[in-house]
Amino acid sequence: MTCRLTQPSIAGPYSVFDYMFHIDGTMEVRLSASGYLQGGYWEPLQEGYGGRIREHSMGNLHDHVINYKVDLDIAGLENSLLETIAGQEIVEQPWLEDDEWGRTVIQQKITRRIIETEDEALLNPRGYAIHAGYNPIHNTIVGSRRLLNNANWARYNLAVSLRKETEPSSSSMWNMNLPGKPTVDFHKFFDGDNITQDDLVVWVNVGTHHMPQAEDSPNTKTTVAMSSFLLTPLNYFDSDISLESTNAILLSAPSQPGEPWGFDDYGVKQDFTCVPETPPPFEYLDPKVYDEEGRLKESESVEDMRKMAEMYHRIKFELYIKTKHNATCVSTVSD
Ligand SMILES: [Cu+2]
Repeated sequence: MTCRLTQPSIAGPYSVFDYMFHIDGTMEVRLSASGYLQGGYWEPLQEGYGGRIREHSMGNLHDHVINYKVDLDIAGLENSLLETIAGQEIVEQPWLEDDEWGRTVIQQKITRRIIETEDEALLNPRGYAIHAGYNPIHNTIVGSRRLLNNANWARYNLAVSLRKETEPSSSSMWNMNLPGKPTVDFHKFFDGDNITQDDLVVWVNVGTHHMPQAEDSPNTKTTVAMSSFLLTPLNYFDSDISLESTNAILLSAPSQPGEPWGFDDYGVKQDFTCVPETPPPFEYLDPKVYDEEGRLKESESVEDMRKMAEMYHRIKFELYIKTKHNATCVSTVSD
């Protein structure tokens, strides 16, 4: 049983955001890219830069990288980062007496390390673990002039910094205009602060290395263009917390084989179904659009909204053709 919140984005870059709250205390964040594929013209020189999806059309190779700021406070503000690596070691077992295989074996070993400083008092801390889910991602391209410092946050799967009021987000809407000296330079967050037993922030990237295929047309498939991470309790509870849910049922084995099992349902009635009432039919209302100040904007045509959403990667070219009746014809061409 899981509580799942799904938030689709309806304008601009296309994505579905899922937040799942599992009954064991795990929180799962999942991103699924979707939406109308912005295609290009295929010819043989394009081989290696995308996927051919029709005779004359292709989808360009690109990355989606979306950065989450995870401001977790685990049992208080004083948190540390524990690196946990599963590796292997070679050991000699003196009791092994096998002429062919010898006495050495290779076995698994876990290495744990508090990042920055050692702290003996934290050998078995209560915490939350960050798990990679589907398709952990970071940006493929490093060194592009358009991405000098304005998308530094996209270079990593995960980063951890000291929480500061002056560092509310890893980027800003103005970052794309100043690649070399952006409004928010993510690398400046990392200036040597100690991150043991303090208020920490985790920056996690999800996204997709998107090599479009025929089935991405007309809409990118959310099933595979998907990425996620999980925040899950690590010795935070004394046992699986889901056992404490009020609808748990404790069964006891019958004294005679074949007899019914005894049960304790803690007084929670079982003679009902959770199937909800039939919801009303879908309505397709005008999307609400807000400006930079959070004010509701007046309704715009779909073409105007699309122009705004795609403006930053279009070469804007508008033709104004005066006709006999002085009407105006407008067309826009993307790059
Ligand atoms: Cu894509």
